[in-house]
Parts: sequence; C-alpha cells; structure tokens
Amino acid sequence: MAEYIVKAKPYEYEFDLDKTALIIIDMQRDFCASGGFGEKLGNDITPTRAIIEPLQRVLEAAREKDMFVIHTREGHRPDLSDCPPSKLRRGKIQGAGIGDMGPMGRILVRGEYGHDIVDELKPIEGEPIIDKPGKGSFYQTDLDLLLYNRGITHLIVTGVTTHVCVQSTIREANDRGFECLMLEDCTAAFDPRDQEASIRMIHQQGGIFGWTTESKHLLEALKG
Ligand code: TIU
Repeated sequence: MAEYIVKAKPYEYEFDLDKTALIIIDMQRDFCASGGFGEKLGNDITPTRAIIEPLQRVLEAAREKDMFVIHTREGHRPDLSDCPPSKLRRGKIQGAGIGDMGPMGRILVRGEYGHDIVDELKPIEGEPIIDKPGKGSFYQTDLDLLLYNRGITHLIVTGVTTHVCVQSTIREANDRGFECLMLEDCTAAFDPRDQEASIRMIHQQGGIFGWTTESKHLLEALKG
C-alpha cells in the first residue's frame, strides 16, 4: 500500500514520498515575463504567470515533506553551439530569435536574466537545476542519472508550457518507466485549447502517459 493516494484522472495516483520527485519545468522569465521568448513568439503570457501562485503552494508543501525537487531551464551556451540550426532557424522565422538581445538579456541564453527562474519559485540548496537544450528534460541532460541514483520512480510534473516542454518531458519519462502525475493548474499553455488537449492526451486510454489532477487534490493527500 502506497503512502499517499491522490484523486486523479483516469484513476487514483499512488506514491511513496522517498520514490517521488516534484519537477518544475522551465518557470523562467523567458516564458513567464514580458519581453521573453514566449511573448516574442506572439503569445499572451497571462496563463504562464497565473500558475506561479498555485505552484508556490505545491513547492512549499513538497519542501515541508522533504520531497526531492528538481527545476529545469531551457537554454543554450552563449555561442549557441548546442542549439540545433533547425531550432535557431525556426525561432527566427517567428521573430523570437534565440540568442538575440531582448529586454531581459539574450533570449534563451544561459546566464542571462531572462533565462533564469522567476523569483517566486527560486530553487534552494539541494534542489538540482537541469539545464536542457531541448524541449524534453531528459534529452542531453543528466536527469535520468539523478533520478536513478535517488531511486525515484514517480514524477509530479509542473511548469510550462504544457503542450511543449511539459508533454515532451512526460513522454520521455513514460518511455523510461516513470509514473507521472501532471498538475493541471500548475502547468500552462499560451492557448487554452492546447492546455485542454494536453491534459486529455496524458490521461486518455487508461493513462497512456500518466495521470492528471488539480493541485488541491495533491495538497489534500499530503496533509493526510
Ligand atoms: N514555445 C513554447 O511554447 N515553449 C517552449 O519553447 N518551451 C517550453 O515549453 N518550455
């Protein structure tokens, strides 16, 4: 019998604290602040800002329970040598320009102000930050190793954007055998249609990629 049981779709999600990690994907100023990559792609960033508050509550609860917390950031070396030419090219077409100067420094470049995580969700000591060049958090990172070494089998997945980096990460995790629970109100897409479709895609077919729920159900379970 698992330590915690959470009301979720398509059915209850069960987990043990010491085998579970909270992963917070790309809550960077580049996706959640004015002038960043998200906005340069032509999006309204209201939805990505709106999840900061519920996510703070989940982060606080996870820290209280000593749950393993991992943060990720999407971005590249200053010389962009780790950015595929295809990604650079398509970024430019949409006017976003990875590596171009914006109001928060060079877009999606490591070390720049815009690339860093928003103040409200700042990592604390002991919480690894995974710098990733792609959308998925496993691709060309040591995330797998960190999880394996801690004996993590379950991931509670949050962050932005649901249909891009969150979904890519859940799909990668699913193929590696992790049990993923995505928090619907702690993930955001710029377009509500993408949010809705992403949620359905995760939990359909008996949980083809995992489970989804609202953060209140996780918080209720943790309070126990
Ligand atoms: N474009 C978009 O919606 N998102 C990204 O490029 N990255 C993440 O989702 N983090």
